[in-house]
Amino acid sequence: MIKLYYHPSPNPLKVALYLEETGVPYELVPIDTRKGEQHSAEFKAINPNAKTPAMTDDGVRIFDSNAMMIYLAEKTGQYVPENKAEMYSWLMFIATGIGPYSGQYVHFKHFAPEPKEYAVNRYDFEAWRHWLIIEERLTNQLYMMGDQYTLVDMSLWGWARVIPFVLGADAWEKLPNVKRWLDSINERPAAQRAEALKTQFQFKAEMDDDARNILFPGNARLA
Ligand SMILES: N[C@@H](CCC(=O)N[C@@H](CS)C(=O)NCC(=O)O)C(=O)O
Repeated sequence: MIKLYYHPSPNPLKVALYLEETGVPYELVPIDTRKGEQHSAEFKAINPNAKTPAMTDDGVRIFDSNAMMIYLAEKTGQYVPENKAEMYSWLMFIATGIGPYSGQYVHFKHFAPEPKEYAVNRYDFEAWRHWLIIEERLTNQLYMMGDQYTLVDMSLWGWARVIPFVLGADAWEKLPNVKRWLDSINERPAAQRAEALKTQFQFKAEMDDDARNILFPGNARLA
């Protein structure tokens, strides 16, 4: 039985969507990252990187969301496109570009202490550059791999859901095809189930000093 170590944030959500789409049975294990549960010895034995998501499958551990997507795709054979070369390329583009640049842009824009102009400028530029590549990709096709909805779309969905928070409330004006694509995924019952998973638990919502110290431990060196 698969156990998904989960927090309602972009990277866990992509894996939850895949599990919901495929109907693979799984158990959810909440990890409240604003309370520091990702740093417990028990969780780090599953993900030494101390971040969500992570997974065990009958005792085998898998961590890092796109590795988990590939593992599940090999296990189930579902939502796998024929063109593997394109699939791997876009999955890695999401893992190394969309995720990190979107995440760091959120960090510098919303959470970093001053001075931050240089960092905000760099991540604003790079986050937009990555999302505009997706916009171009989706201009003449329904999904990332063409006419077929695949695990690449599910992987991208995790971050696409929060584009207004990442890029700004008016982001959709420059990303109409990403919006059209996102709306079509949000209509899927599996996406709605994945979004609703958070209602099963009470995760800490406040970004108070304790949460900031846990999530940004490097800040202690500035004090
Ligand atoms: N490369 C990792 C990144 C995971 C990651 O950054 N997870 C965030 C949630 S989206 C997290 O757990 N943050 C808590 C922390 O940084 O302590 C993946 O794709 O799984």
